[in-house]
Amino acid sequence: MTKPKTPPAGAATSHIGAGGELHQTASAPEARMTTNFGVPISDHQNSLKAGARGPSLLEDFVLREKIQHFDHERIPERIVHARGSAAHGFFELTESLEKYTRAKILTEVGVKTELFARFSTVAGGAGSVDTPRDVRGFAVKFYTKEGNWDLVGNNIPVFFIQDAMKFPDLVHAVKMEADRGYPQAASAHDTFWDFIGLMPESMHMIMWAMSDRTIPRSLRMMEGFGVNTFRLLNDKDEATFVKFHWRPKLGTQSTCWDEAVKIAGADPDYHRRDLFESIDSGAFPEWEFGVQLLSQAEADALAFDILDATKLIPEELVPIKVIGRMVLNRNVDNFFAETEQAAFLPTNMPPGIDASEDPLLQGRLFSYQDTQLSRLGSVNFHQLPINRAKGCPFQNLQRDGHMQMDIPVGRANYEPNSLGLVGEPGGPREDPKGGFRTAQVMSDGPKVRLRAETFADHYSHARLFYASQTTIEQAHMASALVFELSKCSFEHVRLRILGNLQNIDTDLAQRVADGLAMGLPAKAEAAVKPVDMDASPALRIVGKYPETLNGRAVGILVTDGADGAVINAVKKAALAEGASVKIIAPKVGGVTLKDGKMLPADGQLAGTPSVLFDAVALVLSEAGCAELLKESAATDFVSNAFVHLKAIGFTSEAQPLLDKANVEPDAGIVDLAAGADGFIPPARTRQWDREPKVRMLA
Ligand code: HDE
Repeated sequence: MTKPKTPPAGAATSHIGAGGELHQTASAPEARMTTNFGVPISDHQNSLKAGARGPSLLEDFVLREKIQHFDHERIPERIVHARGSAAHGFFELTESLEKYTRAKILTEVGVKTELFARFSTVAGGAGSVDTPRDVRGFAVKFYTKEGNWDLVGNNIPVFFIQDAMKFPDLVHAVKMEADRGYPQAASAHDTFWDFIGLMPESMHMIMWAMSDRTIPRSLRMMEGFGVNTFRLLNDKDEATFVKFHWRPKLGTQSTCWDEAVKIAGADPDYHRRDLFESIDSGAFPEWEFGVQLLSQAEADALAFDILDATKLIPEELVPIKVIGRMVLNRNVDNFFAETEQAAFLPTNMPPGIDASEDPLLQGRLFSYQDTQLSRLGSVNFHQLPINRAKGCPFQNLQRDGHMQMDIPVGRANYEPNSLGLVGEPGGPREDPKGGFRTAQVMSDGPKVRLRAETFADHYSHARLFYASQTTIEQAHMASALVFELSKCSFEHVRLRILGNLQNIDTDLAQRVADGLAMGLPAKAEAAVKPVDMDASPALRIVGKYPETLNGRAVGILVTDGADGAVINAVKKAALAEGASVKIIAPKVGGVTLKDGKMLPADGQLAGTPSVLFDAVALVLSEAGCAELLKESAATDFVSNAFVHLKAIGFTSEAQPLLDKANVEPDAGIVDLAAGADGFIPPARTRQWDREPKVRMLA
C-alpha cells in the first residue's frame, strides 16, 4: 500500500481568478493530486458549472467520483465490539512449548512475530465512549510463519453463556432496547437484567462484570484471556488442553465508577488517546503471555468442565506458565484501513493449535467468518493489508469474487493438475506433514440438543470470585449491582437477580437488597447445590498491581504568581518515575510565575478536570487561589480528586481551596513545603483507606 504524499504548499494550484484569467503553477507528477484512476486534477476547490453562478454539470467526473466515494465511506459497524482501538507490535517467545505443540510461534524462542492488537468495548456503537461499565475485547492477530493466528479474547476469563445458541439473545438484551433505541453502551437497563435473571449460568460472569475489571484505567492496564479452552498438538499429534493469558506489565488497574462516568464526558476517547499517546511517546505497552496446560486426565480430575466457558481454572490449581511477551510499539497510520477493517477469526490457527469442543467456541468458529462477509462485503477480505498473512506466502486455488485485489496467474485453477501453476509443476499442493491437523477426538454420541450435566453448576464459580475479592472490591461489586438494578424499572426483574445473588453470597444479596430498599426474596432454585472452592487471591486487583507512577498521569494545577521551583520539583519527581505530567491553568495560554517567567499550560481548567489524572498537585499563589475560589471547575477539580481517592499535593496557598472542596487531611494529602518527594509514594496508588469516608458503599 502506498501512503499519499502531501504536496508541498502551493505546489499544485490552479484556479480561475475573478477576472477569468488562469493562474497556474506546474507541479511534479509525484506531488499532484489525481482522480482514483490517476488523472491529474486541475482544480480541487470548485465544481464544474455552466457559468460561475450557474448549475453544476453532470459531466464533472471529479466531483462525482469524490462525492460518491464519500457517500460510501462507512461500512456496517461490528454488531458487538464496534468501538475499538488498536496498535501494531510484536510477540517474542521466551520459553518453548515444544513438548506440547508444533506451532512455530510457540517453539522458536527469541523469534519476534509481528502482531496487531485491537481492544474494544462490547455493547456500544463505534462512536460511543471509552469508559462504560463493560467487558473489553482483547483481540490479537499474530502474523506467524505458518499463517495468521487470531487469539480473540476478552479482559475477563469467563463468559455469560455456555452455548452459542444464546449469543444473539444476550447481545439483543444488552444493546440499546429494540423499541426505544437506548441506552447506548450500558448494561444498566431492564432488558439486560431481565435476560440475566433468567440465565443463572451468567452469574459468574456477572460477578466479574460488576467488579472494577469492567471500568479499566487504561487499555494498557488490562489482563487478557483466551476464555475458551483450546488444544495444543505436538509432532505426534498428542493433545494438551490450554488456556491463554495476557498479563499487563503495569498491573491491572481500574477507575472508580464515579470517575468513569465523569471521564465519559471529559474525554470520551480516554482509552484510545491514552493508547495512542503512550505509544507515540515511546512508553510501549507490554504484556506477559502465559498458558495453563492440562492433560486430558488432569482436566477430567477437575470438579468442573473445562469445556464450559462460564468456569475458570484458578491459577492456584493450575499455575500460569509465562512463555513470552507482547509489546505494542507502533500506532496505526489509518484508523479505517487498519483498526476498522481488521477481521479477527478464531478459526485462524496455525498447525499445532486447535479448538476444543466448548459449545461456545464451536459457534464462534462459524460466526466470525460470516460476520466479516457482511461487514467487509467480500470473500476477499483476507487480502486487505491488515488481514493478509504477512509471515508466509498464501497460495491456493480460490479465485475471483467481489473486489479481488490480486491478479492470480496461471491457466490451471484446479487441483490436481499437470499444467503447472505459480512457477511450480502442478501448483500448490496439500502438505500432510506440515499442514494444519485437527485433534483426533472421539465423538460417537447420538445427535442431541442437550446441555451436558457437567455444565449444571451455575453458582460455585460465582461464589469463588466474590469470596476471593478484598472487602474494598466486594463493596464496589455491591454498589455496582445497586446502581445497575436501580436503573431497572420492573420489580420482578430486580427480585429475580436478588434471588440469584442469594446462591452466591447472602451478605452480598442483603447489601444489594438494602441498597434498593427491597426485601430479600427466596433463593433462586439451583440445578446443582453450589460448593465452596478455595479462595483464589490471584483474582483480586487491589493489592496486586505494582505501586508505581509508571504509566500514570499527574496533573499540576497552577495560577499566576505560582512558585516555579515547586512546579518543577513535582514535575521532575513524577517524570523520573515514568509518569506523564500536564500543567493545567485557568487559561490555556498559561500563567506568569512568581519570578515573572511565563509557563504555558497543557490544558485549561474547565476542559481538563482531575478525572483525567491519577494524582494532582495544586501549586497556587494566594491571589490565584482567591480567584479559583470563585470557579466551580476548581472546586470540582479538587473535590473529585479527593473522592476518587487520589493523592493531592498542595502549597500552603491552596489551603482555602482544599477547605472549600471539603478535603480532609490523610496520608494522601501532602504539603509540598517539604519538597515533592512526599507526594510521590501516595501518587503511586489510590488511597483506599479514604473510601469509607467519602462514599456510602452498598
Ligand atoms: Fe465474539 N464476536 N462472539 N466473543 N468477539 C465478534 O466478530 C461471537 C465471544 C470477541 O476487535 C464478532 O468481527 C459469538 C467470546 C472480540 O474485531 C462476531 C459468540 C469472546 C471481538 C462475534 C462470541 C469474544 C468479537 C462481531 C458466542 C471472548 C472483537 C465483529 C458464541 C473470548 C474482535 C466480528 C475485533 C467480535 C461472535 C462470544 C471476543 C459477531 C457468536 C466468548 C474481542 O462474529
